[in-house]
Amino acid sequence: MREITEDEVRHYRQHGVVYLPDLLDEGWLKDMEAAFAEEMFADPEGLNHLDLRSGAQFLEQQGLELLARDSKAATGRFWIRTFNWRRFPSVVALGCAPPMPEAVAKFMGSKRLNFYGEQLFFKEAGSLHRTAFHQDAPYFHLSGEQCCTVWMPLDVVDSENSMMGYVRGSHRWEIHAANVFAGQAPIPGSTLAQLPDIEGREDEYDVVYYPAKPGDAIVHHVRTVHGSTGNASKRDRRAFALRYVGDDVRYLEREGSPPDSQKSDALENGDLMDSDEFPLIWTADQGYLTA
Ligand SMILES: O=C(O)CCC(=O)C(=O)O
Repeated sequence: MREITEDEVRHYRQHGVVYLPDLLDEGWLKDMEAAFAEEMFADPEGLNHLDLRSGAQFLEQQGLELLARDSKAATGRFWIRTFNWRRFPSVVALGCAPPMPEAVAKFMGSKRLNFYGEQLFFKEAGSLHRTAFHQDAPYFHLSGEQCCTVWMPLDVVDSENSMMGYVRGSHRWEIHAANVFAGQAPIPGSTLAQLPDIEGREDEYDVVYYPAKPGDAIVHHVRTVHGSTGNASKRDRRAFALRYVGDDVRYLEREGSPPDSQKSDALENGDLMDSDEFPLIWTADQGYLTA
């Protein structure tokens, strides 16, 4: 992994997102390919596996408006796997061992870092669904500023196969309601305000899309509004996301948010995140704490 530059750190802090071309080396890519294949296809019926193509069809039957107008036309799957890392040493190695945590601490200006888990996105060729613009904050049961995601593609990604877009500066916005991902509708029970119709009025927002290739990474802040286009191409689009929290983050059970699939019984509101579920993996004083 190459060094992170001061300019890149400044960019992240100013815009709430930074694109890092050619960050990762061949070794990392090989390990990430293996980890992706191992976790994504381990047990498709299992826990923490969301099939958004079927989910979208269900939502459409309930009368919900989706961003892809005809859900049945989707020929590809859109699978999302979340928080299985403890079962997969290959994922632990990517997320918790050097070099990623220290690089992330640099962006957040943090002296300690907990791992907040992984998420894998598999938008197969012909999976037409957009990932609706959203902030991560309302899905996460925590408070604080020092929380970010490192999003890494495993395929070349462009405007045809689900390129990621970000609203620059939106890390300074209030937290809005979590949505259903395939559409803008807030999840049932949400008490927060719905995000504006960004997909419909993109020119009114400072939206930046990043074409990307394997080896690149994009880091975004927990409140930065982001989403991706559908994949109408003949090329699959796979991506691996790692999430981290730093010094100022505390556990906060967020009412009206999706239930916390990784809820830690060890944590009360206001606690540091340190727990089996969200382990402290690095500090500036002690270095790496994982084996
Ligand atoms: O890959 C995608 O389409 C969505 C990614 C995302 O929302 C995230 O990593 O937080």
